[in-house]
Amino acid sequence: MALTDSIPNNVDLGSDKKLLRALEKWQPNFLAWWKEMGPESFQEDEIYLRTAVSVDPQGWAHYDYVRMPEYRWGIFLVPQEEGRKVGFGDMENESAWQEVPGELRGVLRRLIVTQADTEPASVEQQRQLGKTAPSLYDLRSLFQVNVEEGRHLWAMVHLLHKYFGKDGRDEAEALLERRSGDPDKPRLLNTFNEKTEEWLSFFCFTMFTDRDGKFQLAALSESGFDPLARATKFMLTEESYHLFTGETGIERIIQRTVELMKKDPNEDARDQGGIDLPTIQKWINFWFSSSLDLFGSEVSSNAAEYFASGLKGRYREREKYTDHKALDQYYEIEMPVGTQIVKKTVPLRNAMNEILRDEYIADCERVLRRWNYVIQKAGIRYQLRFPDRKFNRKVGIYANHWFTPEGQLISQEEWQARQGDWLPTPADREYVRSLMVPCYERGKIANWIAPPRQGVNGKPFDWEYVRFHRKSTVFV
Ligand code: BYC
Ligand code: FE
Ligand code: FE
Repeated sequence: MALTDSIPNNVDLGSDKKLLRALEKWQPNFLAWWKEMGPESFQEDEIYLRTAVSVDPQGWAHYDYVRMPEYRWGIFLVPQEEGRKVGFGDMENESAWQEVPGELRGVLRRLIVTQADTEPASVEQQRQLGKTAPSLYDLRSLFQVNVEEGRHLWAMVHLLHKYFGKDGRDEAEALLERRSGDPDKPRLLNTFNEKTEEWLSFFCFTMFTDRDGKFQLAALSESGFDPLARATKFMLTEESYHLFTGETGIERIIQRTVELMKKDPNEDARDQGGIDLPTIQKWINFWFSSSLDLFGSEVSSNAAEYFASGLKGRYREREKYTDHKALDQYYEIEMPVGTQIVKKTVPLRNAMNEILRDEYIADCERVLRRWNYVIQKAGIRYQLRFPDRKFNRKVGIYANHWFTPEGQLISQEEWQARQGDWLPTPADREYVRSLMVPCYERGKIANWIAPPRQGVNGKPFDWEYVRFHRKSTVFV
């Protein structure tokens, strides 16, 4: 099969022979990577998956049973907007770029590579999870997310191959060579080197880390480099299912926990094989704080440069703001100075990472309210919360300082003594791991999570979302 047939696309791949050759060379390496680092043990099974087949908002996806290595990873850009202009920064109102402006080549490549690197990283992080899926529905969700992260990699590799020549091709190879968590060749951003070896972490990851994806992609979809804007805009369409998986996954765990608490009020949820609320809180503390790191430093000349040069805008830059230059404006940031926190103002452009982080936190809080409503409705007096943004940071101005979840500056000694109250301990991890036994029976679900309210694509929960091939039914 010619590559133009095996790769659904709306970028006229067939007419660009050079690009086609580059992608044809890369494809077998991608597949080799997928087999080595993609979902372990389920490559022969038929999964009821959604495949992007166009950018038509009404009918962009097609659902059918597919073996993952045969998934049609496509390349789609949303349609070009006639006369589109650079939307912000020093070059505001110039025509948007259809080619890479020479002076921006290095920074633009770096942005695209950073975005691209997260996609295969997440697949690597999640590769063992199929073996302990709580239901067929969840098993399918995991693989849906995995193949779409694979497609996001294709989308970014297309840009590297098409616009960056030999450098781009080298970067595309390197994307298949780095490995999540490998000390010698780690993935670029730290959250993507963390372990997600049980499903509570998977749902936290899709809630918090994929949500960084939502905001970074949205900022890139404002880009003056038009192909990047169009590629990321379409990626956002798929992203909403990833976020849905995380939001509802945690919500279903909470639902089950409060059911268990009510069933036997004398017993802790843990004694009944559930995940108690304080444990969920610790996982939230970890993944929320780690994902905040992904926005970069609070004060960043890189971010100022991305904005000034029209490469990366604010969230909904064109819709939400009237002034797109962001000059002569300031932003207040809490800085740790010695043993104190002092408010300092910085030029707005240098605070672009923090401004995107603000949007992200507000979006997370919307979901938190829904989770807490589940607890409240059950008549239980407990509220989950997010730690302060200064808590447990490894990147930015709060790194190497120690804060409580309430945002109080403490000493390193106090942090050491108390971090086990706030973050998962080895014993907590061991407990959560011990609950992870697979449940592959149609219509059944593991004890620690409630079933979803609905199935996928109008199907019921007890639909056969995965048809096991004999060779890989060892887990059933
Ligand atoms: N870990 O000025 P600073 C997704 C580095 S998720 C390690 O603070 P900047 C997905 C930084 O590179 C979305 N290093 O940062 C989700 C710089 O290094 P150099 C991914 C970090 O550049 C789930 C130094 O620290 N997309 O799609 O303003 C599943 C100081 O730089 C980290 C993007 O990230 C970190 N967390 O901002 C699948 C969009 N943070 O220059 C997929 C593209 C910073 O000193 N990337 N550093 O060597 C960007 O826009 C920017 O690179 C960042 C960093 C926002 C990440
Ligand atoms: Fe993605
Ligand atoms: Fe995603």
